[in-house]
Amino acid sequence: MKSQGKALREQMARAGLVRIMATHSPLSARLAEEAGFDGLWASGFELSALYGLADVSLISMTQHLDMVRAIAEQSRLPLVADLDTGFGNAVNVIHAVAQYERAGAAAVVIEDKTFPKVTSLAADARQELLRIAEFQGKIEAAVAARRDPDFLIIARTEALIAGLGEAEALKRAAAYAEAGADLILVHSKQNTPDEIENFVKAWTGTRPIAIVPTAYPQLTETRIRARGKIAMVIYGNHAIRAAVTAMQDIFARIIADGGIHNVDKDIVPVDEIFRLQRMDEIKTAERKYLR
Ligand code: SPV
Ligand code: MG
Repeated sequence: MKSQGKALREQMARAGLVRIMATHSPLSARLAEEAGFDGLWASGFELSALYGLADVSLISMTQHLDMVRAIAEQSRLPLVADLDTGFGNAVNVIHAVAQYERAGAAAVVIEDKTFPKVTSLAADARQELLRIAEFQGKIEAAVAARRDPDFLIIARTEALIAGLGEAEALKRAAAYAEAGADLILVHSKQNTPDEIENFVKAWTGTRPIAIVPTAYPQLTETRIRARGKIAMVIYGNHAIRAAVTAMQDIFARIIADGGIHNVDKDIVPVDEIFRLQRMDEIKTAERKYLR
């Protein structure tokens, strides 16, 4: 059977740009698959938020890995796992890559921040980066640790997030490509696409770029395609934000209305949840095997 890494590589080659949706659960993964996304982002931010925690390395590798495994069991889409800093040094990365590959991921993203990291989009947050050589060691270790040569190692630079500027981001991206990264993820928290578009224009490397346009949503897929060089767009936190939007709205209305009588028509019926749970398969199995 074709590996998930190969499927993702083929999709990138075919489509030019793959659209990866954030997930924090097997259910959200299934919804992303039904909506038509090309792949899933096992977001550290989303899983942290699901636990009511800040995205500052509080979630353990085991918690994240368990979720990745559960998602991979429920969706056929290639999964890009957010490994944050790789849970330690290059030795920890070797262990993590083996575990995530075995869990069914297609790719891992490792970022060049120090552990414990601080979430990227928070204003005035501490953002410390590793030395370039040290992070190159982590990428080389990740590349050496994969079993499937199609499993993707994505190096993420936080140079722009840390305010170090385009030249530093380009230098780091080139160094990580030299270390064997398959893609370079470059992140920005500016509220316009300028910083990212300038980086992309200046990038002369052969490795394609991945972006997470949360802070600059004006950058549509049409515009990304026109720019070229970007092979992956990750919608980083739109599953958890959509869930929060819906729950805040419905919960407030139930309190205000004094009951569930008004909201009932505005939420999916229980039958829709049965469908997502594949209750029909359970019924079929019961009819066939319970004697
Ligand atoms: C995540 O979704 O966990 C990410 C993207 O790493 S961001 O939160 O924007 O850093
Ligand atoms: Mg993350």
